[in-house]
Amino acid sequence: MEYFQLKNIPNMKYMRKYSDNIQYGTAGFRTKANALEHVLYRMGLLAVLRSKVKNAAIGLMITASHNIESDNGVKLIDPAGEMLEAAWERIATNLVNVEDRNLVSTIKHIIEEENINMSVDAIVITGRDTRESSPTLLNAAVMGIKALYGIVQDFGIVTTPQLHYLVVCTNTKSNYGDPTLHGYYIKISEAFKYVRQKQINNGQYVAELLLDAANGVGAIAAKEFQKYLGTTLAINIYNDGYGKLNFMCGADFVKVEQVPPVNFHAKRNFRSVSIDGDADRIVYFYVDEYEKFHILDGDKIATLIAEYLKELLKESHLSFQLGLVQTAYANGSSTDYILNVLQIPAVCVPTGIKHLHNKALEFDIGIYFEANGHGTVLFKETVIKTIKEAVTNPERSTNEKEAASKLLNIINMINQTVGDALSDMLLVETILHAKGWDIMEWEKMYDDLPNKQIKMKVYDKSIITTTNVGTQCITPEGLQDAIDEIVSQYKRGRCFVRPSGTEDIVRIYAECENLCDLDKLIKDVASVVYDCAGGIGPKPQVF
Ligand code: 16G
Ligand code: MG
Repeated sequence: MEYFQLKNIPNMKYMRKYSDNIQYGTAGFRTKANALEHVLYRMGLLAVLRSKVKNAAIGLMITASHNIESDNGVKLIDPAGEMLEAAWERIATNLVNVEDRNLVSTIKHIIEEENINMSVDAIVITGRDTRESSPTLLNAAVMGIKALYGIVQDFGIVTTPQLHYLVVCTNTKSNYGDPTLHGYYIKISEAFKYVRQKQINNGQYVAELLLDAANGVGAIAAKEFQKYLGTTLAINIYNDGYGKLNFMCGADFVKVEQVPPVNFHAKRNFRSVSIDGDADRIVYFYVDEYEKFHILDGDKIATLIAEYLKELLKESHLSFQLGLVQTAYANGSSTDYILNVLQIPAVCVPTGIKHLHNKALEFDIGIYFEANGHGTVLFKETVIKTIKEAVTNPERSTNEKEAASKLLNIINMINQTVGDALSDMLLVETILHAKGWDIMEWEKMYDDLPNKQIKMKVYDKSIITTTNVGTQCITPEGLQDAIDEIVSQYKRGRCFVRPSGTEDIVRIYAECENLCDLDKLIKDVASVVYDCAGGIGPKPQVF
């Protein structure tokens, strides 16, 4: 192995400034933006190595999603649009934390261990969100990529799901779609318009919605979509970039706080949508005539999609194995509905998209959604092929062919590469339109159990370790028994505690049958967590 290619790696500008270690977590590296320059430089280096190993284009996205503006982050996207392979998460963590003097030797070590052929060309597809810190971080990544002679294809400001789409299209040589932003918009919007046809409104469904874009990149993409959609759907955009990113707005805020975003003129009983800072999460909501707030989260979206797909499969007389993947944050009522009413298998996996995505791949048609609004649907290639054949099969009835053709367009409308807030929104709109439903009608599918989520600061979140898809604490000793004891006193009670993978906090989730019990349940659990796990600040009293 000749190492002349490594001579440009040492770079004074991107020396490691902080001694704290940082970890490649569920969402890549994410922390204060000013601590990230050397991380981006090294991730640029790593992206090149990854591209060479896979002999395919790799994505590098700069975003901290729903975090505050002063944070930022980076994640690598593998060739088929999936999250970086777990073994490479460990390589990434190690590479980012080594001393500067060991950087070149660590790169050499990776090359040897992974048997990387350095003569293979590397392509890294880059994108960033709207944060002020993102251009500087992009420069750092580009310097890293170039230091190892990688080719950079930069798409500028894009949503995270757009970057996933671009990576997949580049690697599949247009089989999935055109590897351009125009290709992305046209593929999704044409499918939407095809299914909607001329009748824009239907029954209770009105083709207009209010969108809270979290002051992020989703506002740009939504405006672009509006141009492609023309009059088929009116998207009234709020928090479109003039306010502070994710500040009291966006899908995460709306879901966790269960209130409408700021700077938002909620019309009574009107379909409203909130997406997050990088547009890969979506929740629906509305405020009723009594000023009561109603949320329709990832669970409600998943069940709506599952029911509709089941109907279309029935109409087209096609039979595939459908499955729905959730995490422990899914409302208990949604799981009951999926299992008992829809009679579709529901599987629970640990938090983090890679777990959901991988599980969903096991089904012919795998729907996955986190309650927080991140999700999509995956169709096996063989399924798509069968549906395509059904559309043109002369032996099939007109009804069957129409249903199959709708299915095919639904597939094109869905960004299968990752959860995509805007593509999901158009899918939900399509289903509500088909059913002639307003948002209240949709909400009636099932009643959510009252639920609440809180965050707690502790001295060291790593003292909480969990098992059973993050729902049972192994340590600290005694904590789980204490939680079980409290939860057993509540009808349909469920509560779990886990350390966040994206923030320096622990999360506590609770649900139970009666709303009036909920605060006491979560407060009592929070109190034992505080005592057992070393809570910081005043003990939680009321919420
Ligand atoms: C990241 C994950 C999301 C998960 C969330 C949990 C991806 C792309 N995103 O946003 O799936 O729900 O982290 O955050 O994997 P937490 O560990 O702080 O609860
Ligand atoms: Mg996000």
